[in-house]
This record gives sequence, C-alpha cells and structure tokens, in this order.
Amino acid sequence: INCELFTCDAATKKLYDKAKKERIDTVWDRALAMQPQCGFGEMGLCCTNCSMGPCRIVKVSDDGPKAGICGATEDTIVSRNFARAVAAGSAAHSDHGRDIALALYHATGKSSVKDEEKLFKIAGEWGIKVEGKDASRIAREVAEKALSEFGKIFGKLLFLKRAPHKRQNLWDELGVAPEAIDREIVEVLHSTHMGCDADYRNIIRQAIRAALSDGWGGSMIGTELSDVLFGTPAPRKVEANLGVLKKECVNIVVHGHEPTLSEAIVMAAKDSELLELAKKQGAEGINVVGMCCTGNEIAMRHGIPMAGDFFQQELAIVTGAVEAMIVDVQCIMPSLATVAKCYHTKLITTSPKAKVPGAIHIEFDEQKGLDIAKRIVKEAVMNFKNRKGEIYIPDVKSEGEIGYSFEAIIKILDRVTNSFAHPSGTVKPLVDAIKSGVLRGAVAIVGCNNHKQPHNSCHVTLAKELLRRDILVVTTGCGAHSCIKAGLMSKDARKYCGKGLATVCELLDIPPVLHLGSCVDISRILVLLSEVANYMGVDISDLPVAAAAPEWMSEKAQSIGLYAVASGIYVVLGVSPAVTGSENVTNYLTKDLESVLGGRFEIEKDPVKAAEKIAVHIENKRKQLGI
Ligand code: BF8
Ligand code: SF4
Repeated sequence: INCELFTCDAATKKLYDKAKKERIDTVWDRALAMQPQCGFGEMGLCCTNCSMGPCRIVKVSDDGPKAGICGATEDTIVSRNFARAVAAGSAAHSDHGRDIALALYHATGKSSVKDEEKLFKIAGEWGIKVEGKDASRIAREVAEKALSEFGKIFGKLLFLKRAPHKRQNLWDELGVAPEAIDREIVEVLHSTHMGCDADYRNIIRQAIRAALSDGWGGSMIGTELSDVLFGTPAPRKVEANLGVLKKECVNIVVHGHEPTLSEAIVMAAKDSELLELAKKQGAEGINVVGMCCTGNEIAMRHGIPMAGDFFQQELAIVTGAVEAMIVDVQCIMPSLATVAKCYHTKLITTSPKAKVPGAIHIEFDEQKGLDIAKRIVKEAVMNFKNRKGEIYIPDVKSEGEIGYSFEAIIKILDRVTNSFAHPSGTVKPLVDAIKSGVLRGAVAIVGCNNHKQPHNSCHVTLAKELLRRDILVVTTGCGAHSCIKAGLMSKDARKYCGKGLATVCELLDIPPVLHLGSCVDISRILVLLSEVANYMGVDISDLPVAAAAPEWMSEKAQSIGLYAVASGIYVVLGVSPAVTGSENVTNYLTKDLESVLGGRFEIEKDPVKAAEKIAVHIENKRKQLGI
C-alpha cells in the first residue's frame, strides 16, 4: 500500500515502511485483505439476533428477501443493529465510569482525594451533607451515590440537572430522560431481542435513552470522579507522537482508557529502586508514554507524552524500542500480541475484562495499585536487555498545550473578566465573543481513526478549515492526538485562524484547538455547552456549535454521536454508520430528528465539505439567535 495516501502523519509513514521491511502486518494491510467488505453488514441489513438467521435483506435488486425469516423489515433490522451498537458503546463508557466510582469508594486516607473542591461541589449537587464530615467520608458517600446511578429503582439520572431547563423538559416530554444507566442498556438489549420492538422510531428512542445515560451518566461520572481522585486537569505543555520514545530508556507504553491503572504506573515508574534497577540493566531511565485515551488522561494530569493514537499502537512496537505495552480496556487491537511476538516487547494485559491470547496477564487491583504497578514496571525494566533487531524511533514529535478542563477554561475566562470588572467564574467573556461575532462558534472534533478515511488528515483538515472561519475547535480522544501532532495545540497555530479567532486566542493566551481530554471527557463539553446556554437563557440546540467525528469507528463513538444529537447538537460523521440499508432510519437520524430534538446527524466524508456544512449550520444558528 502507498502510505503517502493513507496518512498525513510523518512518524506513521516512517514506521509503516519499517513494518513492511520487517514483514509485519498492520491495520492497513488487514483492511486491504478484507476488501471487498460485506455490503449487507455495511448497510446494516444483516440480522443474527436469533438462530433462524442469519437473515439479510437484498436491496440492490428486486430478487431476494425483503424481510427476515421472522418478518423483520429493513427498518427493524437496521434500527436494531444501530441501537445495539449504541448500547455497547454506552456500556463501555459507563462501565469505565463505574470502575472509577468503585476506585473512589475504596480510596482511603487523606491524600486519596486530589480535588476536594470538586468533591464538595458534586456532594452539593447530589444533596449529600458535608458538614462535620472529612473528605474521605464525603468521597465514599459521593461514590456510593454514583454507583447507585447504575441501578437505582426510581428517579432520573442526577447529572441531567446540569442540562438547560428547556432540554430537561424536552427529554421528559419525549420520554427519553434516562433513569438508571444499566437499565437503559438492558432495555435496548431486551427491546431488540427477536420478536420484541419492531418500530424503528421506538427502537431509536430507547437507543437515545441508553446514549444519554452514557453522556450525562456513565461518562460524566467517569470524568468527574477521575478529577476528584486524580486532579482536575489544568493547562500544561506536552510532547506528542512516536518520537517521544527514547532509545536509551526503558520505554513503557500505557494504552487503553481507565486512569486508575495509568496513574499507578506513572507513580511506580518514579520508584527509586526501579530506576536503580533500570540503570543496572544499562538504561538511562524509565520513559512512560501514553497511547489513545490513556495517553490523554496522563498527559493532562502529569504531562506524560502522548505517544500516539489508535492506528499507531502497532507501530509503537515496530520501533523495537518498547519494553512493555501495558493495556487495560477498549481500543486495544488483538493484533498487538502478534506484533509483539516479532520484537522483544511484552504485552501486558491488566483487566479481567480484556485478556488477549499471547499476552502476559497481571491483574490490576486498585486497592493494591502501586504494588502491582511496580511489578508491571519491573517486567518492563528487566526486558530492556532483550532488545533485538533494528531499533528505529522516528525523529518526529510536536508540542502543544493541553488540559483545558471546564474549570480551567473558566479560570482563563476570569483573566479577562477581572480586568473588565465583571463577575468572575462565568462564561460571559466567551458569550461576549460569540455575540459580537469575533468568534463565529465552536466545534468539537472527536473520535477515532478508521481505514475508510485517510489517517489524521480528516481531523486536521477539518480543524484548519474551521479555524480559518473563526470557529474555535475543542477536541478529545484520538482527534486530540491528531490535532496535537499537527501542531494545532500550540500557540503558533494562530496562523491558521481567521482574524477574530486569532485575537481571542491572543487575548486569552490559548491555542485555537483546545484539548478537553479523553472520550469520556466529552462530558466536559456537555457541561461547557450547558453553562453557555444557561448564561444566554437558551437551549443547547440554539447555540452556534456543532460536533464532528471525521474518522470514527467504535461503538462508543456511535453512542457519543447519539447523545450529542439528543442533547441538541448537529453531528457530522465522516464515516457512515451501518444504517443506509433503511431509508427510513437514515432519514430519521439525518433529517427528522432535528424537529424532535434540535440535533441531527449529517454524513459527510470530505472534511472540506464538512467544514462548509458546519459553517452554514453555525451561521443559521446565529441568525436564529439574532446575533
Ligand atoms: O475512547 S477516540 S479509537 S481511544 S474510541 Fe478508541 Fe476512538 Fe481513540 Fe478512546 Ni475514543
Ligand atoms: Fe432473522 Fe428475525 Fe431471527 Fe433476525 S430475528 S435472525 S431477522 S429470523
């Protein structure tokens, strides 16, 4: 394959060439071998929900089945498949949130809570009395309450109250306000069981409930309680891309999602005995770097370099310089075990939920976190001597500023607020900039990598197209990796901005692409949008904002997309979800939902055209607001 065509990232190109030389198959090679991909699957027209199947609906000709053996139509089959993917995505994010809540529940001791202010704030929101209690007791009560959000018998999710009133009322009217996280996911699985719900609108309605229980439930719990436990991110500089690996050091790549593991590894790697041991093995030190969302989490809180995105995980091992790749859950390619076998790299799985044949499994347990982390780091250190073959770390890295949590953004806005004697702690300066038109709007660019789109270049092209139109970009997940690698999170990136945005960035001393964290941290975007909408006295759907996932691939991204739409946001997808087999479902998601929820999906592969559509949407919203 000509890698010039499939990625715009220099480190990726160089390491892909090394992989070819060494006869290592990567995600792109397997994607090529998979062609042509199944048309039924691609259109969402294959059903395996019962053992009378598999059934498929033939659309391309008049011949062939037009309904499943049970009589399920294309609308039913397509919407059921879509809803199940959303439920799986919501489950992944929410189970991550539950694990963080459990970690907080078991955290004891004075130093176990890093952000007491946030802990008290959540306690207040949730009606937990704080008087006369120490932080660790409050933490336990907050954790208990968070855990009960997954299975409580009555009542709605507590964080829904953070949404603008109009939005909450709309959710109530439509019957989509989620009640308990696990229950919403279970209900999707139940209602899409063979012979249950056959009405595509009703199936999507239940999928919306499951999606909302991700964004305003599991993900928000994950973000907020991670901040309580490990600290709320603040702006800092980090380096990014595979050039952050160091030839002379023991290189440890931490990959996956939950900060509980990565925080412990970061601490363990500072242990003086282990550092001494590393030196005895001939290494200069221990270099921990992060990949995918774990990369975002530890970069934001510790300034650990962001080694790479989803499509770079195999290539990290191909450098020959990685002593251990330590993984927990989600977005871990099973191929890593095969690639690792060709080098000296130890692939170490740590979660009972994600074992990989061929990997070493060392189970992580938050309560014995540091001890286990030290054991894992020692495995890496002792592996340094086993390096073999050519070691090649591309000299490609960039620098950017990351860590723009909601709280950090408010603090930045306060800088200008105070200077003009306005009340601090509000989004007023941001609203002023939007109202005056200096800033036209804001867009979240989020999501993964997907071989159906050129790697990184869709994220980067879209971001640049928006910046020049004076549209601020916020980003998370692998979108964030793309942007920092392309230099868009440096203050230098003002050169890509229109005059208005450049001025705003100058005044606030921020880069034009703001890093908000991992994919669960899209909940930070919901909080920010709610604050802006509340301040303006409107709903989220009235704001001149949009979201885009130009290279998405995961079920989690599908859940995010749907909760964003259900929160009133226009969401542009660069890769079509598997719904095109049903015109009704496609029209419902890309057109009709707008009149119901104020948000809708748009499918647009070309990032330049996506930017144009987003700009039109933003200008329309401005007009409707009269600004
Ligand atoms: O949750 S952006 S490839 S790493 S799914 Fe995965 Fe997609 Fe990356 Fe994080 Ni999000
Ligand atoms: Fe076929 Fe219906 Fe069974 Fe699906 S549920 S596999 S369409 S018979």
